[in-house]
Amino acid sequence: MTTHLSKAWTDWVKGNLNRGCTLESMIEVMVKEGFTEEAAIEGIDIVKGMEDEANKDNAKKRNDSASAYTYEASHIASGNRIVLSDKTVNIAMRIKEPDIVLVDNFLTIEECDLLVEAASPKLEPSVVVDDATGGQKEHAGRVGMGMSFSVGENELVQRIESRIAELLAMPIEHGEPIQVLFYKMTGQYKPHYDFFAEETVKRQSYQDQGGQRVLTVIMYLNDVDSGGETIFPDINLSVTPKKGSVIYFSYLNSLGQTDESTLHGGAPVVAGEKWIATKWIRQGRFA
Ligand code: PD2
Ligand code: ZN
Repeated sequence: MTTHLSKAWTDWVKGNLNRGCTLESMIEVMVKEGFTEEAAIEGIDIVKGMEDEANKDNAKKRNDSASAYTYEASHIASGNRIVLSDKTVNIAMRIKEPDIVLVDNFLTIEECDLLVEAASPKLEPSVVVDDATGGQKEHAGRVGMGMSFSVGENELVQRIESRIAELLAMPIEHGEPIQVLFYKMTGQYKPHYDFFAEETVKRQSYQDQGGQRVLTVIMYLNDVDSGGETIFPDINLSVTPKKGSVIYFSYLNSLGQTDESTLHGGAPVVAGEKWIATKWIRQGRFA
């Protein structure tokens, strides 16, 4: 026969378990109060099972809430059109969670062409940040050619950096240098996060360079004949490159949490070529 303890006895067993009392001491008391030894053991076992499940559930909830990302306001103002000092840009799409905004007409056709022209002679095999050293390294997942302008390198770069800072209402100084990336057919960038691993970002070299990345701005410098979409596999989003448009996404909130749903990549270019310029914004001044 299964022993179901009354509420009072269930609470009593729970209390004793939580205080760390031994099973023997509980059985002794229960037997004195009229339970058979067998019934006492069975009753305690059932309550213990319930407590174990509840503890597991609580641990899972704690875990989930530790990893849950708290969404805050986007760095891009609301509205369908944003009037900046030197240009009016159009919002083509917004996602709230994760925070992703597609902005049309961010660069003029001429600005795109000038960036490609200036970057072309300086292209080298692409590199990514080396977590171990904070320096740069080649990476099998990023198959393309790239180059970096220095911050404020020329009037064109200054103009684009000011426009980005105004769009985001963030200081220009928090921006890493603009990088231009060129992919030939089959070129791609495998899915990754743009933020750094928590352990990595604690290193002095990262702290000296503004700490964690907050957001990414990818500027499309040409139309791609086929493929080359920026993909967000966890939310099944695919953004087709369009000359002059920008895809923005943010992944660091004021609590220091990073949003893992911003996993993203550059799909293989199927036909034609792909040119983009990327700006990553840090928490603080970048060097
Ligand atoms: O080329 C892209 O679409 C792409 C995809 C993912 C670029 C980046 N990441 C990046 O520059 O971080
Ligand atoms: Zn990226």
